[in-house]
Amino acid sequence: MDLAAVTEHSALHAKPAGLTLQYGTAGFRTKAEHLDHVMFRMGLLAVLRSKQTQSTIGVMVTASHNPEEDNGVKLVDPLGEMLAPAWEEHATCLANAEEQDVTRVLVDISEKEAVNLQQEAFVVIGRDTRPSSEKLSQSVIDGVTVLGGHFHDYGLLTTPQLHYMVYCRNTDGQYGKATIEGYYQKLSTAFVQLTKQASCSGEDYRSLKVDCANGIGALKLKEMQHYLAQGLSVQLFNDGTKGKLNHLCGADFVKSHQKPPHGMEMKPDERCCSFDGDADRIVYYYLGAEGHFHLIDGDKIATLISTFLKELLLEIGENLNIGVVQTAYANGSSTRYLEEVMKVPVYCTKTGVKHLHHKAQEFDIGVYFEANGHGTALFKKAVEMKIKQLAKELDNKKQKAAKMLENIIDLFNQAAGDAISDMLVIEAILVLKGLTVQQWDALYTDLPNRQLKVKVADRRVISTTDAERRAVTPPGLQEAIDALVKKYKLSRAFVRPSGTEDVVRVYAEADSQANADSLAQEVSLAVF
Ligand code: 16G
Ligand code: ZN
Repeated sequence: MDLAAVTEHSALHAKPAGLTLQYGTAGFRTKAEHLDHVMFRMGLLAVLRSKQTQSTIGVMVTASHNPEEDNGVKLVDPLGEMLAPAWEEHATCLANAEEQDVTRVLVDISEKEAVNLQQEAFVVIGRDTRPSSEKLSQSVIDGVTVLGGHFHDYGLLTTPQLHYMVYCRNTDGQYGKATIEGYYQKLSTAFVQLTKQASCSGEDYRSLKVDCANGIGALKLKEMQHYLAQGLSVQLFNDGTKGKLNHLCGADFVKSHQKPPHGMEMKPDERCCSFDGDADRIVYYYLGAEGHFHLIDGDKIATLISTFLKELLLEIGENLNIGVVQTAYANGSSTRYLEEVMKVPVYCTKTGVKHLHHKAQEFDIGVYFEANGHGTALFKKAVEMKIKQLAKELDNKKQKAAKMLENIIDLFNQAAGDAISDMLVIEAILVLKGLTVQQWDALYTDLPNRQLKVKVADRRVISTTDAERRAVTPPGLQEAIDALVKKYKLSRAFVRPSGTEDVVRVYAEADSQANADSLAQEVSLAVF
């Protein structure tokens, strides 16, 4: 390591005095103007991680659904996964080191992690459409090159596309080609193959309105459109040509306000969906004939997908284990439907994709979704091979199911939840099952629910257990919540400190909206 060069370049990306940041659930996130030093240092860290794993590492510059003025960065591990926890700590240490300590912290990390400094390093970089992202990604590159790392800058990409690139590069192209064309080709081929097998193909199945949150999803969907040819016609709204990123639109807005995004023309019964600012989350919705807004969130997406996969497995006659992974935010009705009607085992983990992803890897087929629309399905390598084999061998009806499964495996982005890929999976399943958006919505009825955020002096006084469903501290809080929950029917409530904002989040559900609202209100008073 040329430590003198690191010191010299680091001074060009000086840390604002007194600023401390933490590598949180989705990396670093804050106002863009405070991030230059973090970007440079994450470039350095990516080189060390690449040397240690002898693999390509990804760096994504984005702040997802946060306001346009914010930005953020996260590292992507070799199999397209989130950064390993020990390295999250190194990231926090390095980002917060004072100028004179940067090289010492770098050396410490290399020693602790037994990094072979002679090893080559390769880093791939992607960024979203924020005005600040281009310059910030240059600072990442500066960090990579000063440590002698090689890099490829993909420029504008959705977050899940960068995860895909990393995964492809570290599996010798077996997962797919590590180019943007490779991504479009893999997904569109699988989609076209899959939908070809549908018996009905009414016009209404094939058009979809997409709110792109004025973000990267719009650019990438436009690029992808001609690959999909006649397979699906998407009409883009909030495509970034007029509005501001994530402002009054996008998946996060729609999910948390439970209303349509601005800038979208909706007619009753039309199928619509929203991406978030970096296109790793998706929710669906429609207006009922009576003009009411109906939200179809990540829970209902997981239900559609796992039901379809289970039906295919039954048809093929393979006894593979399938599991669904949710978080405490999953609507109680979805959990009940999956367990009692579909007889699919459901597991709950802490909030944050890495927890769900990790759990889902335990199953032959693991489907995971957060209620907010972040999720995908994972297939064990051996299962993929077996299905490919069966698709060649089985006779007629079974073979058709095996082929469908083979195609749908290719359609999922198994590196990360992906709005584009999930959208194509959902569209394919709807057409194959001949379901309208209303029929899908009618699988079960969501329990009315309410989320609130509460500002407290120190959110760290709240700690939780049982996948964030129960509070351990402060003493007496859980007992108070239990007593409040007892007052309502079909009720449930929990509190948890946010991993991305300085607030405590409160979730409540009950038999009516008024009751869910008042339970949430009462629980937030108990938090003080
Ligand atoms: C991050 C997570 C998201 C989670 C959210 C919770 C990733 C890529 N993103 O955005 O999955 O739902 O944090 O935020 O893991 P909170 O802790 O503020 O409620
Ligand atoms: Zn996102």
